[in-house]
Formats: sequence, structure tokens, C-alpha cells
Amino acid sequence: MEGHLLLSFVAVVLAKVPGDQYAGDKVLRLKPNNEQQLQFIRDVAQTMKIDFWQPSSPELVTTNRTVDFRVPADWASSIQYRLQKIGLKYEVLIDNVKTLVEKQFDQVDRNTTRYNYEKYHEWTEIESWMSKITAEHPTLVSWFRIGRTYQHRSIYILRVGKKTGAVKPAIFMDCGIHAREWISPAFCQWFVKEAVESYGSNCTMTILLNNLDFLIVPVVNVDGYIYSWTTDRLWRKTRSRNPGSYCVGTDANRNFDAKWCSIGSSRNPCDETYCGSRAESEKEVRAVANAIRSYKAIKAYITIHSYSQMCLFPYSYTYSLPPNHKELNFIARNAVMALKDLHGTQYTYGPGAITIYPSAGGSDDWAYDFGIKYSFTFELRDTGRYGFLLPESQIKPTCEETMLAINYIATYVITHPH
Ligand code: 9B3
Ligand code: ZN
Ligand code: ZN
Ligand code: ZN
Repeated sequence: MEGHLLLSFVAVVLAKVPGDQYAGDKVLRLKPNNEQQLQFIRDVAQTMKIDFWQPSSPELVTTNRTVDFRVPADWASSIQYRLQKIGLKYEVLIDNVKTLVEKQFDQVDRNTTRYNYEKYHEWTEIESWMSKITAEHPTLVSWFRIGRTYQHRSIYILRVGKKTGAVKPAIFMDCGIHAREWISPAFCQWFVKEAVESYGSNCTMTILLNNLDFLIVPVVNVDGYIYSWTTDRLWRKTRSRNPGSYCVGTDANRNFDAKWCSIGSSRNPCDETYCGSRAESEKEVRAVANAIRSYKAIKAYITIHSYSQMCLFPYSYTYSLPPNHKELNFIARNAVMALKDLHGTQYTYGPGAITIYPSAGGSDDWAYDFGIKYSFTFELRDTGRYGFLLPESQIKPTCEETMLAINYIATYVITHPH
């Protein structure tokens, strides 16, 4: 009897919404104007537990560029005091992270019959959604497993396109490389929905699906995504153990074999940009890379992240420009213009190294060097008001506008077959 009581007590405690650990945490934005202020931020990052949102690690902070970071509640007032003292102006983007995290979980609703694309979904729901949409559209959708995660879950790919019996040129798109960027898997699902629902009625989509296949991985980092639902909403990395360290996980977007771990990544397993023990050490990364290596007709690679509103292309690992830089820049500019047409959302675009930050091991650079000459990273909404905690009310407008950019790129690819 007592044991039973104790068990239900434990269950109640564990069922707590993952957000409590962020009570009183703040997200601050500031812009260091000189070396001293820069040094101050780096010092603070070493002595306090600071979670860098944008850029994703303290090494990537530079002068005259804004930094967004989360400070734990206990440190917040001390940091704010010290910032004031050295005259570094800051803005409070989020006053209490817990409040926003809780809002996201409150909105979750599981008992609707039609799949709601304007909500974030947990992994089990996404998994059954894949099975359902495949069954409902057998002439357009096929469903495969491309590998397993560290915790042995399946990593799936959907092939979306009119089935012709022949191998068609393909566009590979993945979402959910980073766990906390929830808008990313939401977009992949939206894209598949739009594709199957508008085939036959929407002219652009019909032409696209007749002429190519979209290979879509809705969630790459499944373990991390689940962990961001159950335990830590702001988890970024995979969930693999690191021998000799208590810290868990590798940054999957620093783990690809593209000048691996040379810049903009960390060799410390406790850092958010830990590059892993070797290139492709992560099963999730190997699954994506193997899928791309084995599918012969991939014309474009697109990877979806958040936040910052950017369209990036190679390289991130060097400031050098790739041979078709002009063409990539042209495509990115037009994609971003198409996106802006809908709600006026402004995106910046350019090579990763100069547009966001120089860093190696990213999937877009790897896909490019593998031979896929059209390779893009999208950083979806917003620019920091909510950051990773983008409210569900923004899923629809974000996905609708992003569709226009992806459709532009896809159309470009089929009209430029070389
Ligand atoms: C980073 C790299 Cl290394 C790359 N090749 N392309 C884009 C990015 C930006 C994303 C990251 O992993 O930090 C944004 Se969340
Ligand atoms: Zn629509
Ligand atoms: Zn990301
Ligand atoms: Zn990002």
C-alpha cells in the first residue's frame, strides 16, 4: 500500500511540465561594441552557466553583432548589474522562460481526429502521422526507414512524388537536426500535407511532383526531439553518451564530414557545439549521409533549422566561395523574395560563414562537397522575440511563406537540369 502511494507520488513529480527548470530564467540580447565588452561576455560564459541561443556558442560571438543568450534565474540580476556597470546596453527578450515554455505545453491537444498542422506534435504522433499519410496517398507517398538513433528509434524518410516506376530527380529535405527547433519538423509535415493535398489542383505542385521526388526526413534527431518534449525544452544535441564525461550529446550539425571540427565547433562534450568523437560518430548523421550517398539522383539538399530568418548556402567552414556562388546567391535572393511576398517576412541570405558564423561539420557544406550543387540551410522564424519558443499561432504563417521559397528552389532545379 505504502509502496503504491510512493509510486504514484513519483509519477506525479515526473509528470511535471518540462519548464520548471527555467523558472525565472531570462533571455537577453546585446551587442558588444569593443574587445573589452567581447571579453566580458566570454568571461561571463566561462564562470556562469549561460545558454547561447544566437550564435550557438561563446566562441562565435564577435563585436558589432547581436548575441541572444539565456541566463539562469540565480545569475540574472548579477549579470544585469554587471552589464549596466560596464555600460553594455541590453534588451530583455524573454523575462521568464518558464512562462513561455509552459504556454507551449498547455496548448498541446491530443484528441482531435484530423491531424492539426498548426500544432507541435510529439514523436509518437509524428510517427503515426507518417503511417497514415502514406496509407492515404499510396500513389504519391512511400515510407522508409533510413537508420536508427542512438536510443534505437527509427529514423524515417518519406518519398513524395508521383510514382512513375522510374528513378526521378530528387530534392532531399531534412528537419529536426536540432531538437529544440520545433518549427522545423512542423514545416516538414506541413510541406508533405501541402504536396499531397494540392497535387492535381495546384499547378506548380502538380508539375513538381510529376517531375521530381521530394525525399523528406521529418525528424532526424528523434532522441533529442523526444528529450525536448519530456525533459528539457531547450535541448539541441543528440542523446549519445560521451565516454569519460558526464555530459550527453553531440551537435549533429557539427558532426558531418565537412572540414570536421576545424572551426566554430567544440571538442568539449559539455558544449552545445560539441563536434563528436569523429566525423559521423552520430548514428543520426550517418543515417542522413548514407541516405544521400545511396540515392543517385539528388539535385538539391535543403535543411530546415530555426531561428534567425536566413537562407544560407556553402560555405560555413571557410570564407572561400564555391564555384557556383553567383548562382546560389541568385537562387537564395529569389527564394527569399518569394517568401517575403506573402506576409512581408524579411530574410537575409548568403554564405554561412559570413551570414551567420563560420563553423565546420554542417550538413549543407557536406552535401555540397559530396556533389549536390544546390545546397541550402533555412533558419526559419523568428528573429528572437520568441526564438526557439515560437508560439503555435506562428506555425501556419511560417510554413506558408516557407513553402513559397522551397517551391521556388524546386522549380529552379527542374528547369535547370545539368
Ligand atoms: C551551421 C553550419 Cl556549420 C552550417 N554548415 N550551416 C548552417 C549552420 C547554422 C545552424 C547551426 O548549426 O548552428 C543554425 Se541552428
Ligand atoms: Zn494551403
Ligand atoms: Zn539548428
Ligand atoms: Zn538556428
